[in-house]
Amino acid sequence: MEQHAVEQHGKARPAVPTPEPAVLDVVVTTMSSDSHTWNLVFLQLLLEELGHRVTNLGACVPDELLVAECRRIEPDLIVLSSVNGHGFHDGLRLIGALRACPELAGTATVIGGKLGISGPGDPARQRELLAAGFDGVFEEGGSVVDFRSFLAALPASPRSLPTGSGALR
Ligand code: B12
Repeated sequence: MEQHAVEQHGKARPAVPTPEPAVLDVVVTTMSSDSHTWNLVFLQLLLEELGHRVTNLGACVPDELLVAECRRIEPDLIVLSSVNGHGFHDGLRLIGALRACPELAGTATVIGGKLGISGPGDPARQRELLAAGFDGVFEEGGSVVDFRSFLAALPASPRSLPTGSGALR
């Protein structure tokens, strides 16, 4: 069969393959006090649309179950969502329990939603959550855009993130 050599014309460069974004195993969950579910459905769909694998633990997850499931799954990322106004206090309690497990001490962990009852974007609340060990805090008002940037910046093996870095937010 006759072969045709491909000649390059003009200045266009051959396409350079770009690295595939990391596919993450993500646990999405809310906390024991919170019975809202559409926030979790939204986050699951968002993450899956971006190509990640999601385990959604659902609403009103007791602390012990949440920690046990994260130890079993060993996800790359844990996403805590709360909208009932108790998220700040629930989050502080939970991040302590997660960071106390050697397997989860370095796992990227973020929290978001409506975390208090005083409206979004309380900087003191965000600082306290970051200092307690969260890697990102995403309250309402552009939170999803910021969360997508956070995801894009996660390395292939985000388990190596330093605990409580907070630097990504
Ligand atoms: C539906 C609803 C309920 C339903 C929930 C049913 C269900 N299966 O989910 C029922 C009736 C059970 C309910 C109960 C209560 N609710 Co309610 N509920 C709502 C309501 C009307 C809509 C929530 C919803 O589904 N939104 C759709 C989803 C997709 O949006 P979302 O939850 O806001 O999540 C978005 C963002 O927050 C963000 N987000 C959320 N989490 C995360 C995490 C990350 C990492 C990121 C990046 C982003 C992110 O992304 C989502 C998309 O933008 C809201 C009011 C409102 N308009 O928001 C009140 C609301 C959340 N409820 C409220 C309250 C107070 C309660 C109750 C305490 C009422 C009571 N006295 O009993 C209880 C709490 C029960 C409990 N144990 O948690 C308050 C919370 C107040 C606050 N945080 O300041 C709200 C805001 C109403 C209000 N304005 O007062 N509720």
